[in-house]
Amino acid sequence: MAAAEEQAFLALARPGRRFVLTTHIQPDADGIGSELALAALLRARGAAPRIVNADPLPAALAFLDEAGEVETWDPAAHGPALAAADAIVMLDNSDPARLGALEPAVRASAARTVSIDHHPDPDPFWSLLVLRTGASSTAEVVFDLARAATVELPPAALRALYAGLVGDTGRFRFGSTSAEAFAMAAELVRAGVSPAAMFARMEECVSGPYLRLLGRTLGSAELLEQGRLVLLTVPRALVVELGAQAEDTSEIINESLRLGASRVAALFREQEDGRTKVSLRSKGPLDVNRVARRHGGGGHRNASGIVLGCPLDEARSRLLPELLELAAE
Ligand SMILES: [Mn+2]
Repeated sequence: MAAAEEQAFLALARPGRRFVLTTHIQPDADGIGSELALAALLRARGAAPRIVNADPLPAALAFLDEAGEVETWDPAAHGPALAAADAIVMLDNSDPARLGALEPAVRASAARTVSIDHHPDPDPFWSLLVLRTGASSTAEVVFDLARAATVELPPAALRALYAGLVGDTGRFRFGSTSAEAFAMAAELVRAGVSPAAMFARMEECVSGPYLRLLGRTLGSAELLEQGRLVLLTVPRALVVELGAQAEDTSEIINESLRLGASRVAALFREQEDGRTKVSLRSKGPLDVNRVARRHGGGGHRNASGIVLGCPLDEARSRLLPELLELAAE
């Protein structure tokens, strides 16, 4: 990161300054963890931060918000706060469209707009961009800001940073897992964060219905092309039977990729409205996003999604030829 942007941000963080921090829609551990840690940094400098997100805090991440400071956007309650803010900071993204319901209020505000991020191709909207595309996570960027400011963060903020780092590196397995990421983890552990306790909070937290849904879904997996293509289906009737309506199925498909032979995986989940949500995953150079885009979806090369306006069986037969072709590449 250019030190100039880092210093420009810290120059804004003065006593009494009102900050609104936010992250992208469907917030993850990196977005939430970075917000909580940055709020602690700002408070340590005497500024007045507030965290307002378009989407509610996911239940699995609620333990990070010990003080209950993450708020969900309510125009009546937060409209005036955004209008009166000295600075609005988007963490872990720079795409204004991903501000969700906050976007109009952010655009209308006279506040200084800042994005603190690690994704490539930043949006030009922000008046200050603290961007480090080489960073494993936004948490790493915020961690470095705290160091530059020589601010000692409280234990809850250190745990929040650790959660962001672990989340975005896929528990230290993705290509983004750099020496700097491990150095940051080491420093957090030295400062008192317990990896075992964090693992228990972040991973050993699924419900009975989720565990049974995982088993039943993997148990009925179709392995095609000698396992190169894995098809998973989650019919509505199964979800209802197990009482698993609110369960997030995104990790079930990742689990299926542990099959050594697998190259492509697809999970078809029948929604309450009769449409079918399709999650796609691939390994290496195989590009599932190409398939997703052709059907009105999107995402990344190795992880994409689509919502198809047809029943599960029809969705499966509609995508099957393209998935077989991709898996055979
Ligand atoms: Mn991130």
